[in-house]
Amino acid sequence: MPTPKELANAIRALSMDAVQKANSGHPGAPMGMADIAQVLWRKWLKHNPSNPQWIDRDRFILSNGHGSMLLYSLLHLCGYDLPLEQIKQFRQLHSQTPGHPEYGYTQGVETTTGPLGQGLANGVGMALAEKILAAQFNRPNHNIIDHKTYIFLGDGCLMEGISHEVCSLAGTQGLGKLTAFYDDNGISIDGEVKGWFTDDTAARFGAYGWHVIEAIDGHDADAIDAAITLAHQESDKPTLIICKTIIGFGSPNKQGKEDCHGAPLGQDEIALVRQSLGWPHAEFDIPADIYSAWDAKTSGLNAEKAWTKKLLAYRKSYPELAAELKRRTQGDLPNNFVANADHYILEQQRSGQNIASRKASQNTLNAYGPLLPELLGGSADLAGSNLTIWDGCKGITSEDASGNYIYYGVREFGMSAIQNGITLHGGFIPYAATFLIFMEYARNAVRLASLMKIRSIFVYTHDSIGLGEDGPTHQPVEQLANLRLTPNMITWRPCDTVETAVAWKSAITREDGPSSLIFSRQNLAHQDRSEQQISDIHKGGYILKEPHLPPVALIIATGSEIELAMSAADALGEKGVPVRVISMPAPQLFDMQSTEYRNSVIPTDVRARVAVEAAHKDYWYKYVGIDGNVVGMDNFGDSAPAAAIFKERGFTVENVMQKVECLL
Ligand SMILES: Cc1ncc(C[n+]2csc(CCOP(=O)(O)OP(=O)(O)O)c2C)c(N)n1
Ligand SMILES: [Mg+2]
Repeated sequence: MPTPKELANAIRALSMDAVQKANSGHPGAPMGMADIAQVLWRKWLKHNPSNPQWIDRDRFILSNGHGSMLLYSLLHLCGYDLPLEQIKQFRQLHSQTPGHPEYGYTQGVETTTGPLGQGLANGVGMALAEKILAAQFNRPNHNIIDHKTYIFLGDGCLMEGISHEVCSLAGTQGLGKLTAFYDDNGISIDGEVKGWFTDDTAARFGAYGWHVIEAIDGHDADAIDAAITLAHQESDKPTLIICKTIIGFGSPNKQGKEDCHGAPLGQDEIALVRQSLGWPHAEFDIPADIYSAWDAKTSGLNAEKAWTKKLLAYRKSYPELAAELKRRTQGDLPNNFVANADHYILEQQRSGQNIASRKASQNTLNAYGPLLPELLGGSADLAGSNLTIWDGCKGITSEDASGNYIYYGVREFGMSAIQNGITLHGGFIPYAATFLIFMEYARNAVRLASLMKIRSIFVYTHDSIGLGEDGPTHQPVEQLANLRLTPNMITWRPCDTVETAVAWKSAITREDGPSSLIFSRQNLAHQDRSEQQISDIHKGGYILKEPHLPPVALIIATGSEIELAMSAADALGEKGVPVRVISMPAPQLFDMQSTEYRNSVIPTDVRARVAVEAAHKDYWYKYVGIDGNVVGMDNFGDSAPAAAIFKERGFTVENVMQKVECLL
């Protein structure tokens, strides 16, 4: 039987060889954390390499994602579908071993990491999801959801502000099944961290309410094992195991130095590593006895089998719950959801309320929420403004996690990345809210949701200068364009209760990416529609008002500016100028429609086109053309009542009319 050191050295060898072959990558972290990984993955991690989707597997997140070769080595050695050929293709085009771990590319990679700190946040989300799902589904003697979450992280993750946000919340929520391993190697890219990172990390995490295990020798398998045992004994608090490690362990000239963080060691040094570790095997050559000691396929199958037995017993005692658990973890919607949503949408058309879209959003949640126990809401301390709490909401607390609403506190970035972790965990459709302007605090998590193509729903209220007196610090201008330029994101800015209900339906039914729902603070006028028009809302853009004569001009608008567009079109109609109004609540969705449909809405030969939106102008030129006009924003807003700012910035019927007329 190979020794623990030899088993860890297999990770070191694969990592340094793959980085060398790619002539790019990060050998230091994998070589430094190999011993910790060896103990965790071979002894403790509950997983089945033949079924990476098993819902009750432990989750493992490499938050220091630059150490991707550590994860790829582990997956390969344990018997996941990641052949040596792929390890040799590290960082090459279309390989299963991208530079940083990417969700959806490699079996067993639970989330995309690389942007430091966010993996940690995703892990907190996964641990929270596990706790909530367990509270909702477990019954006495039936712990059908019962798994742990393990996170590897480095100095970088702890320096990032998001680590404060999410570890603080993890402490408050008492996530006792979360264990994080800190790769305390004293090195980051610029050198020894003592020049820029001198926190007392143990005290910091103690203050968060974590269980902290300090000064573990990260190269001593027994010490690591004992620390994990201790971590598991604490069930009310998350555990941080601070592991003293040497970056690039085994490299005689580079270990302990920043040189090995992010560059190949070089052939000469690699030869020396082989000598110093006593690893005589050739490049990419792993001896059979090492492979067999790592192989987790049989133990994995057995672990899942044992769970399946538990599931059968659970199903026998609680058939309905078992079916519901299956539905939810597969991400399927209840059969009646779409029909009910469509019914609600028609009802909204009939009832014709003039209310703020944030209020319409809350009404929609009250309609859809009872149908969707998987909805898991939250807001960054703005529930009363975002209107994210509906009648069936129950807060999640450390003591009782059976609810469906998370009070995230003022932590926009943490909230958004936690939400991504919840989505990735499965069993939930989460939504998380803040003011649109503070999307920027969360920006990279929004981007990662898009990159991962996952169903995270971001709710953003107070969508423009229309929020009024809070002024330019709170008035979004460029944020809408930012969201719309994000690949895979669908951004909705509905103009009334009907479009709001469609937006929610679309976000909930969408399976291949996130949605942003943008709502107003102020009241919005209800619009008349035919059934065909209601159905066309789902296409992201449609003709809301058609003049009696063929249109000579088009006005394209969204959200709160629809009312203005309609009034301007009416007034122009009275002057004998037939104008079509196009409502474009979700331009990205509109862009996905057939050319035929798009041309039917925006005919190529009607060149007099004006877009109206209280957001950055530039986005709209792709629809109105360089010869078109945009009534929009090209500067920050002002602190004043909404009506006064709208008027001053040209959001008036007269100005829109004039912008149309000057094109005719
Ligand atoms: C948000 C973010 N900022 C910067 C980087 C670039 N970066 C990658 S690794 C790293 C240093 C990380 O130091 P540490 O976590 O200690 O890793 P180690 O060198 O110990 O492997 C930096 C700055 C990044 N990946 N993400
Ligand atoms: Mg470090």
